[in-house]
Amino acid sequence: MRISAATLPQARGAARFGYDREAQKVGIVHFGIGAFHRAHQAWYTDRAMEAGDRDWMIAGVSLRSAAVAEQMNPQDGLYTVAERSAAGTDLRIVGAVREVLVGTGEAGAIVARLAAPETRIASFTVTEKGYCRAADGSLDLNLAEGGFYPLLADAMRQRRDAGIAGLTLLSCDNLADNGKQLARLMGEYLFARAPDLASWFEGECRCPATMIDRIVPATTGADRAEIEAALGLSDEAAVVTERFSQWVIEDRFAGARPRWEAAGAQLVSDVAPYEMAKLRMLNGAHSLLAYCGLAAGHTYVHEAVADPGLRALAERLMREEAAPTVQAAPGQDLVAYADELIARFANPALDHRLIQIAMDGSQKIPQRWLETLEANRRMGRTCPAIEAGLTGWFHHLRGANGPVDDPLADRLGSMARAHDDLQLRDLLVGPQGLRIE
Ligand code: CS2
Repeated sequence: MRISAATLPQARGAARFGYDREAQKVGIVHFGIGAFHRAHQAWYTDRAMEAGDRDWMIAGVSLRSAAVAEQMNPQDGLYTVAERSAAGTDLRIVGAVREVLVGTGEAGAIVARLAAPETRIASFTVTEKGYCRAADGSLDLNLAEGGFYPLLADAMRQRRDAGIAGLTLLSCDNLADNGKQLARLMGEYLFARAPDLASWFEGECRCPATMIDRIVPATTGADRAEIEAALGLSDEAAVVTERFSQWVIEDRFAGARPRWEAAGAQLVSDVAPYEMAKLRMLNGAHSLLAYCGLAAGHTYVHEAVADPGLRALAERLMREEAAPTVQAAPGQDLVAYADELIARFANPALDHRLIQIAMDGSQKIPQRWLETLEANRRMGRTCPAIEAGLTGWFHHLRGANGPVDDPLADRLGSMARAHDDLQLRDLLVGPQGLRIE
């Protein structure tokens, strides 16, 4: 039997919400309702409602694939979060998702949700490439037409014309200064396609920055079987994650927001030091372990970080290359942070595939490695660990680990095959990011 509102009372061995989900209105439309969102923002929202907050149900949007809708809608949006550590697994059933809409056939329903007065927040985990940026960082208008931009523009027009308040656009992706980037890209879209909305957007909407952190490997069939055995119900939308979770949010919303702090989120005035430390240290070390770990024959992060040579490289990247480029906030301890990251990477209960992290390198490497590299260059310092990572990436681009999953795979692959590592390093890595022909 499968989890749903009707079968929920039969679920065993899992913590769960106590609020009346049917009585709650949708307050958030979320683009990219994959495993990460389900283990992170939806989990915080569920616990904020558990703590007494109301009307923050989430309408999830999957822009292209109907797969998540097929996982979640037959379950009335219910799913399980399994938190795993060496000490064991804890399950929680999350009630915060109302429905999943699919962009390809349900654009009208998505715009209606976004335009509804009770919707206050549109949030995003669409991955780095979902923002449709060209190589120079500006908006690629052709790509943007297939993304979330036109849906938001339609909804903004309806809100403005009906005199409804503006939305908060909350980027929860691993981009540097994600709030500002989203504001700029949305502005570029409106300027080109709906210039009459540009000043309404600027005046009425807000795009706070966020730092989001939780390691969420892709769920496997074995994970689903284990969760079914514990729960007594099958769950096609279950997600597996670590116990650790962090969410730092710039407290600058257009209107109301959930009391996510009741679930442990930090609302601050400046996210930059947290975001920079996370991107450059955690994600930077992750990408290093991915490319160098795959080259050394490893499959999972915990295997790569148990390899003494790779661990030393990851330590070096975090402590000697990345940390010195981050201006820490008061109370932010980057030495302790690096210790904690190594321990999280070593979590033996989490099979986090290196190949999953190796995906979309062209979208990730600028904010993970190149900003660090440039900051060190300005201090007259070299970055041997990042250089080793770049060499690992070049091998990856030449197909060393199988077909390359990256929106720029073709262009990068032919560049990588036409040049040796040194030439490629000079050609590709510029002070402003990657230089892609
Ligand atoms: C990872 C991230 O896949 C990747 O590129 O580095 O998804 C990482 O697990 C998360 O950012 C952790 O918060």
